[in-house]
Amino acid sequence: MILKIYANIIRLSLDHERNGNLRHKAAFTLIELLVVITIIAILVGAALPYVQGYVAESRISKAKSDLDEIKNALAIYETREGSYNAKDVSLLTGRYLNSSPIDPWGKPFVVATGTGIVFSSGPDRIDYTSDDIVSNYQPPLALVSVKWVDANQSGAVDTQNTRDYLQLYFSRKIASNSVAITPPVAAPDTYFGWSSPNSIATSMAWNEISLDSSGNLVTISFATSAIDVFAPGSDTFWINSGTGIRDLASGTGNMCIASQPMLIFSAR
Ligand SMILES: [Ca+2]
Ligand SMILES: [Ca+2]
Repeated sequence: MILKIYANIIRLSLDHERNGNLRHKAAFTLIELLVVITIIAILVGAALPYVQGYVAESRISKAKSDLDEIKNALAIYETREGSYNAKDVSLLTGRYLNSSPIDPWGKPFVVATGTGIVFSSGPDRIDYTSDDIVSNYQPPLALVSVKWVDANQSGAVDTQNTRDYLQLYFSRKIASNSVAITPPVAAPDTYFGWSSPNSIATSMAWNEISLDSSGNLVTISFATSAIDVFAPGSDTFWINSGTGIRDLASGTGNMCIASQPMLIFSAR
């Protein structure tokens, strides 16, 4: 009997100890859970900017890959059917594109037909701002030739009576309100350069610079004081890299690619 009572006491004691362990374990698990939740919260907080950055970048990548597809479709369209005339991609849908894609920010892609570019207005959803994502479907804007016109037929580069002038031919259209072709030009040597020892800023009548109606030809007359300012056939002319000649007036317009120094030839 005594032995039985003693055995029961031991069993109760063991049960009590086990219950205590369970309670202890339960409490410990709750603390672990709180720690884990805190760590997760910290990690999520730290990762959020990266996730947002990743989302922004993947949207830009998507816009670029859509633009690649549209650009190719536009090039094929122009090869088969002539100039593309719509301001959106609607004419391409069906035959050249499976569907009319919308950019990742919910706006239609824009085709700037006069300048051979197609673009997404980008995250700000506004056309012609610096975040636009642009693709050329026509060759890039480049200076093709530079010619001296001996307008007064003197056989020399001068400005007697009728002034001589330079003709700059571009690979395609430039917007008439492009920075470098809007007179008066404050610092022409920012935009243009040449190999003549004479200053290009003072040799030319920059406030008379003009773009003809085709959009491809820029004319610059010599300043009245300019006499024998360069030697046709040996001096060169170029567009400075990254400055004002572009075929759209604002935003990420298609800038003229920096040209090789180009020999100035006589037009006659
Ligand atoms: Ca924009
Ligand atoms: Ca002349």
